[in-house]
Amino acid sequence: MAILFSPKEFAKLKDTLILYRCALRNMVARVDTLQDDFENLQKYNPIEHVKSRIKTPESIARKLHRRNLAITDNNVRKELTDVAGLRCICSYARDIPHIVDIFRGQPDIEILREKDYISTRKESGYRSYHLIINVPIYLTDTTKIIPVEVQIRTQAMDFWATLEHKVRYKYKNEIPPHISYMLVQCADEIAKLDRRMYSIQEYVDTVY
Ligand code: 0O2
Repeated sequence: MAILFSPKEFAKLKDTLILYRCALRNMVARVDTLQDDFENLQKYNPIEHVKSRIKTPESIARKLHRRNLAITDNNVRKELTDVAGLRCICSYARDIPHIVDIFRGQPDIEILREKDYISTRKESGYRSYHLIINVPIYLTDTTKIIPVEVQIRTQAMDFWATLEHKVRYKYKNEIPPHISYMLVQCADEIAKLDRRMYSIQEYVDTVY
């Protein structure tokens, strides 16, 4: 069954999504600036690449429905914090707290929520650091505060999360236990690999 916004709510949602797009653009610009600074002034850029997306109306409607909430524009604004999403892919797990601290130090944004799935991975094996950041959007006559979800993870963690997401989709969230088991094993191997790659980098840095 298709879960959809009514035409009236959809019209309101279209305006709301403009605000989320502005907030996302603002966060992307901040990360671009950081990359420039890291590359040119600090001589080490821990950010490998950045992905950003606005959730589609279909996906927003499905999420509200899953939570037993009415599919209204008001609920999108009140209940969802991941309509705008940014993913920063880093070289090493050790870079992640540094990037979080940089955001923490920016006075015009506020970290609303933080989830550390790196120190303690999720049962699924998922590892990533999540922030919900409130971003001010300066419109012609008013300022709006819009949340953006920022996920920060290594390339290896991203590789795992992308595959697991596809598997989860294929099995409609009911991943068979033997596949879940293999995914958790892979997640733990990936965490070890992340640490070993970092120790090589550290060794090379001390030698040269
Ligand atoms: P999608 O389609 O990727 O956007 P929230 O619903 O965000 O308010 P939740 O679920 O407690 O509350 O937030 P959490 O744990 O921070 O997860 C948010 C997002 O992280 C998810 O969004 C996924 O993108 C990702 N994520 C969390 N757990 C897993 C996991 O086990 N595997 C993978 N591959 N990704 C995960 P959505 O909305 O669930 O999905």
